[in-house]
Amino acid sequence: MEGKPSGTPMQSNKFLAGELCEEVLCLVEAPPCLSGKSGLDGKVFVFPKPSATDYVLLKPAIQAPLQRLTLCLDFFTDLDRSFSLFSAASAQQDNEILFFIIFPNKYEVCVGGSCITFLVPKATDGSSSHWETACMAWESTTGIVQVWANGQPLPRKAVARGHQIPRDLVVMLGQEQDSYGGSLDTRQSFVGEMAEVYMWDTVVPPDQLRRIRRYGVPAPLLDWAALKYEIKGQVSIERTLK
Ligand SMILES: [Ca+2]
Repeated sequence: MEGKPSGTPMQSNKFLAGELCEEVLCLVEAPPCLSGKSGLDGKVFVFPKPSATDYVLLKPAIQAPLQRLTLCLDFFTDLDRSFSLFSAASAQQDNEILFFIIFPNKYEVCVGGSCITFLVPKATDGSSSHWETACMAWESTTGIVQVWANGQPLPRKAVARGHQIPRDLVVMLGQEQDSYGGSLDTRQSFVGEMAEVYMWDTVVPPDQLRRIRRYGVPAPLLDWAALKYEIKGQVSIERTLK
């Protein structure tokens, strides 16, 4: 994730204005597939294969530099290697926000380029792959990071105290950026299904975190029920089998 040679940074204006228009599935300005609040209800993104080209771009509506955030998503995979869930790069820092799984049972959270890991107790039932719900929250004043694995909080740690996350984020599901919008690595790609992606510009209280999703409480930055996204490469939208 870190330390890899960076590729040529993508020109931000070209990236936002030009290149996106070539493979547009859903854009803010062209909403027929995004109308209403039910766009992705009951559906999932399927990332069908390892690649350095398949991902979903997200467009969080960030109004000001972030000093706190909460991010939640569900995923379903049988990968037996490490992989990225959520990668947000800024022009200054490729690991501006990173939510990453270190095989077999650690979460890694990066903010502003600083990273910490959280050990997840292994499931005791030995069951096969199942959907997992992952949440992380960060607050700048203390740097405190929360990670929630399937609704259970892990011991809190701190990172990037005093940092502000800039607005100019390139946000990807399913890949790990090592430059601004690029330098993706097949070996860190996500393969499987992902859904219920939400992001708030606050630290969501625990009681709300457990029940806020799927009950229509708006998530101002990313809201699965009204997600602004763009598919790059081979990612499918399918009905959930959950
Ligand atoms: Ca990176």
